[in-house]
Amino acid sequence: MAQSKRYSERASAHTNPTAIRLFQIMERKQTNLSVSADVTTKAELLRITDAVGPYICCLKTHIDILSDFDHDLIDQLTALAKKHDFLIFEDRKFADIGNTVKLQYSSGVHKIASWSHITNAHIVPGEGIVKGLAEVGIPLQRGLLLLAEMSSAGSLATGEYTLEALRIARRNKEFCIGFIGQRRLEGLIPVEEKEDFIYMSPGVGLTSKGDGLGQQYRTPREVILDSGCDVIIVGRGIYGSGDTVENAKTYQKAGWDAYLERIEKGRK
Ligand code: 5BU
Repeated sequence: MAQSKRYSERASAHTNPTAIRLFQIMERKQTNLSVSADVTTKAELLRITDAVGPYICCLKTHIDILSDFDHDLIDQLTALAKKHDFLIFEDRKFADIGNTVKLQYSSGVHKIASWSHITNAHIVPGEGIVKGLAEVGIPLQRGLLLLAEMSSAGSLATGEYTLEALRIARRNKEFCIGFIGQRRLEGLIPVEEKEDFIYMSPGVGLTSKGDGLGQQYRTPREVILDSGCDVIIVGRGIYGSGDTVENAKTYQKAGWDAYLERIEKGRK
């Protein structure tokens, strides 16, 4: 099972270039932390990104919440990704038919496919959404995560819906590198030993349990060790209060310790 393997081992066995890069960065920097910098100005996003850059494997963005978006921001984020060695994941949550998402991914104001190594999609429309995004993403060597589950209270992504995400990903492995979810799904449907999906999990906090708007938090240990996910996504737990850099270091350590414990457990 992928869960008991080291990220480096998984990098060597993978075929998607983005998945390989992500695993290599994780091992090189000893981090499974992705920071979600949900701020609305370019200056703030760049400040947080430069501060947390050394401690993350991936920066998660919501590019459409920026009031002063421009392509210079993309140039600067790309430069920071090079400087600090991390990937960029635009949390776009595509949700339309294949032909429309293809245009939303490649064109418009943000031109997401041109700079974002990873993006994600709901499976509500059915498999066509993956086919549409893949037409744009595969030639650029991008990776897609499917939303198998959500962290928010009352989420409808459960049961058969969640399993269908796994089935769709298995049929589109060249582009689907994994899931946004709350736990590993491979135990629920038999998959081949060589299949390896990355699980990124939002709703992570060490002190808070929720935000009053439906968000629900679990600790890095619960996410990585108990639920078998690979990457913790942390937003307000890092930039919301206190010292951003110290918070990032704390989450990096908590996530990495849980991963080492998981590998150790897998050996026994
Ligand atoms: P927070 O500040 O750590 O609560 O931010 C969580 C981020 O993850 C935020 O950008 C959400 O849009 C994102 N998210 C989530 O919280 N839960 C989900 O199930 C998915 C995304 Br999918």
